[in-house]
Amino acid sequence: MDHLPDGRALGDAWQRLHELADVPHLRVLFDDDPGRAQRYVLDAVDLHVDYSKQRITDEVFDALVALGEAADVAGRREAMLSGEHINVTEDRAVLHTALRSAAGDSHVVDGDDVDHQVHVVLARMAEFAERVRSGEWEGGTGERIRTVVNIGIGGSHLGPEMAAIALDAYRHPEIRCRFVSNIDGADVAGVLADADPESTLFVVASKTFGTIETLTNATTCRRWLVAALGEDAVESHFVAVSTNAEKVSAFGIDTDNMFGFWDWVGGRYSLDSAIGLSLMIAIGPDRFEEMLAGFRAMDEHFATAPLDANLPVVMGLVGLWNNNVLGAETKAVLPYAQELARFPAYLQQLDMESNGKSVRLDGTRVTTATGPIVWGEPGTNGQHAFYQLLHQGTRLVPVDFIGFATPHHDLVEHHDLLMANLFAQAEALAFGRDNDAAPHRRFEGDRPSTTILAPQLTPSVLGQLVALYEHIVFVQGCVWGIDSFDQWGVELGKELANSITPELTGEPPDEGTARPSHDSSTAALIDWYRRRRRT
Ligand code: G6Q
Repeated sequence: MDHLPDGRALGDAWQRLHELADVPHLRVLFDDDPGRAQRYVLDAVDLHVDYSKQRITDEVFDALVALGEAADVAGRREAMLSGEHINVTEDRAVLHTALRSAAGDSHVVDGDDVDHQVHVVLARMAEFAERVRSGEWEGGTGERIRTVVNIGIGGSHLGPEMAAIALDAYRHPEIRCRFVSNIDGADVAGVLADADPESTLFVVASKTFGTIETLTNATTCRRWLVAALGEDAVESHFVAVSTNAEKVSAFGIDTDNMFGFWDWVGGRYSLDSAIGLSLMIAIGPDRFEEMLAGFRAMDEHFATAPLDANLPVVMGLVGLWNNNVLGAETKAVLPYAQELARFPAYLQQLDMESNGKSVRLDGTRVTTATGPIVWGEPGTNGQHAFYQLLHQGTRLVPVDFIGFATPHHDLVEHHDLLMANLFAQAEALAFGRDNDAAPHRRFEGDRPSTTILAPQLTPSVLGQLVALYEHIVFVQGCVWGIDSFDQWGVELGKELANSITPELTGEPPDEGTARPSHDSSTAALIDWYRRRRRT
C-alpha cells in the first residue's frame, strides 16, 4: 500500500495498475488500433511528443491519470507555484518557476516580491553581460574578455555547462566559456593551461560559497591570476554568483560584482538564475530571455493543461508505469543532437538528486521503488556502444529519444542520416524482428520509448525541454510522496572526506578532536595512500 503524507491511500490506484500489467506486445497494440499513433501524441509549446511506443493501453492511461488525481498532483502543483514550503525538510519554498516570470509580474512569498527580485538581478546580469560582450569591461591590462571560466560544481556547474554546449550556435564569436568543477587538479590545470590571464574572467558560482571544490578551484585560479597580473587585477577578473554576500566578500570579491539568488532556488533548478551568468555572457541577454520564455511557456502549459493532456504529467505518469509496474530500473535519455551531449548528465542530477529518496515527507519508508537511474549519450554514438543491451539484453530500459527538424549546420545529408537512425532505433526497439531462424539474430521488440521532436534546438526549445523534465520529476515525486527538493544524501560523504583529509596530509587533528576511527578496509586504504602520496 502506498500512502500520501496525509494518509490518503493510493493503494487502489496502484492496485488497478498492477492488474493491468499484462499488456499485449506493441506489435499487437499497433495492429489492433490504427489510431494509436495519432492518439498517443501531445504537442506542447514547440515540442511534439509521441508516446505511442510505450507499453500502455487506454485502460492503463486512464488508471495512470487516476493515480495522478489520487496523489493530488494538481493540488501539489498549486502549492509549489504559490510558494508554500513544499521542501519540508529544509522548510523552504520551491520557486524556480519564479526565475522565468514575465517582466511586470508580481508574486509575494514570505513577505518578498520574488518576481521583482528576479527581474532586478536579471537586469544587473544583462548590463554586465553586455559590457563584457561589447569589450567595454576590461581586464587589468585593458584587454577585452575572451574566455569566461565558470567555477562551480553540481547545480552550479551542470546547468551552465550543458546549456553553453547546447547553445554554442548562439555564442558571441569572440567569447568562449570554460568550466572548472572537479576538485581533481587535472580539471583546473587543464583549463588554465589553455587560458590567457589578461583576457580571462572567472565567474565563481556557489549558492553557499562554502563548497570545498569551488573554493579550492577559485583560490587556485586567483593565485594564477595574481602571479601573472598582480593583486589589483582580481577586481576586474573575478565576479561571484551566490546567496552569501559575507563569504563572497571574505574571499576578496567586491559584492558590487556579485549576482544574487535565493534559498528558494535549489541548486539543480538554478540554471535560469544568476547561476546562468556565464551562459548569458556567451549567448547575450536577448537569447537568455528567449530561453526564459521557453521555460515560462512550458510552466504555463504545466500549470493549466488538464492532467490527461499535460505533457510533464503524462510523461511523469508513464515513467511511473515503467518504473513501478513494469519494473524498469533505469531510464535512458538519448538525444540525437551532438549539442545535447551533456543533457543526460544534467538530467542525471536533476532526477537522481531529486527523487533518489527512500523516506516519505512524513518520515515513513516508501514501499515502492522511487527515482530511476538516469543515463544516456547522444545518438548515433551510443548505437555503436550500448544499444546492443537495449535491443537484446535481459533488462527493460525505457528510452526518451530527442531530435530536431533543423540543425545549426548546413550538412543536410548528415542530418537526414541522423534522424533516420533515431526513427529506426525507436521502431526496432518497439517492433523487433522475429522471423530469423537463428535465435541470436532475433529481436523480440516490445521495448518502450518516447520520441520528443522540436523544430530546432533554440534557446526557447532548450528552456522548454529543461522545464519539461523539471516538472516530470516533480510529478513523480508527488506520487511517491517524497521531498524532491532536499539532498541530504550528499552530506555524509562530504563530512567523512573533511575528516579524512588531515589524516592523509599528516596534519595534527584540531585540539579537542580525536582522529576518526575507520573500518579496517578504509584504514588500510588510507595507509596505502599515505605511504605513497607525493609531498
Ligand atoms: C543541487 C545540490 C548541489 C549543489 C552543489 C554546489 O541541487 O544542492 O549539487 O548545487 O553542491 O553547491 P553550491 O552552489 O553551494 O557551491
